[in-house]
Amino acid sequence: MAKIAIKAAMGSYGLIQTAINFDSLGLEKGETTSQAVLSDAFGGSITFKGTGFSFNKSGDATAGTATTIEFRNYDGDLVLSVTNGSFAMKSIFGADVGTLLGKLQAGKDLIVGTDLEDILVYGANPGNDTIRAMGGDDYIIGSAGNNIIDGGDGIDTLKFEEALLDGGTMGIIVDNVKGTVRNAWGGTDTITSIETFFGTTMKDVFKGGAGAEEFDGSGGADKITGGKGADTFDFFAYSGKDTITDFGVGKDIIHLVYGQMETQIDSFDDLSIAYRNGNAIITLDADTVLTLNGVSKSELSAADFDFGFF
Ligand SMILES: [Ca+2]
Ligand SMILES: [Ca+2]
Repeated sequence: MAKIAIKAAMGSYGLIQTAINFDSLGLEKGETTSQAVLSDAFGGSITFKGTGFSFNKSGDATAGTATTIEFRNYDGDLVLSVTNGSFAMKSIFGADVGTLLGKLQAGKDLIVGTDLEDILVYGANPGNDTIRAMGGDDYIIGSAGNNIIDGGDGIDTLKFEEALLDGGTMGIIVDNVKGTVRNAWGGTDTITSIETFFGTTMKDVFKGGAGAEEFDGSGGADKITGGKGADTFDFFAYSGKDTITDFGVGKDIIHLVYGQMETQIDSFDDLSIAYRNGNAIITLDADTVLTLNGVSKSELSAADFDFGFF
């Protein structure tokens, strides 16, 4: 199990491709059979440690296994470390950032954030991982496998909006009472301390727990149950036809994002609300409809909405 640890020098919401210029990486002189360094034109570097390293005249790895990989930024500060791994040098040394991160995360890994705001896990990332985001308001990108995910302190977000681009095939089913997510690849994640959920572009089902949570179904006909606590439901131009089963008038909030709407709807008076069969139906356009089950006429007011460009 490789341990992949983000370091504080990565900074708030930092990305490895910002810390290191991958386009200018080249093999530094002085490589040995157990250590080699790729350095960029701005002082950033990646150090590979392991066994059996060899290189050709072009500076490409021809043999060896890396067990430790250290990423340093232009100040020489460690921003990401990978330890306890076993990676063929031929497949990772000099690879582009997407390929490298994919290979490093492909197994069963322990992925640890900092007490700053982190972005954890990139791309499909298969393997049954353990992810600990620690403090800060973190973004944890959903991934394949049966993962154990702990958001830690702060308001943490588990995101699946891009899952279908990374090989996911289905909407997610969140049960924050049980602490489980059937993820977009069919795996089951066990979750702790996640406060915000972003779904896929397909139909997702959300069941909130005791706390105050935020739900963004993204596209698809999503079904959202906030549960206890004062919850926030995001709705925007590409949300599709969603249903909130238990909207609590005067307790929960609908965050209506008008940034991408063709017709700007930025106040309660702009809303088209119909009432049918005991439900309130808010129509933004023919494809974008939010149904609030069990909410009857004249219950809703401006206080139940929060309008924002984002
Ligand atoms: Ca963190
Ligand atoms: Ca969805």
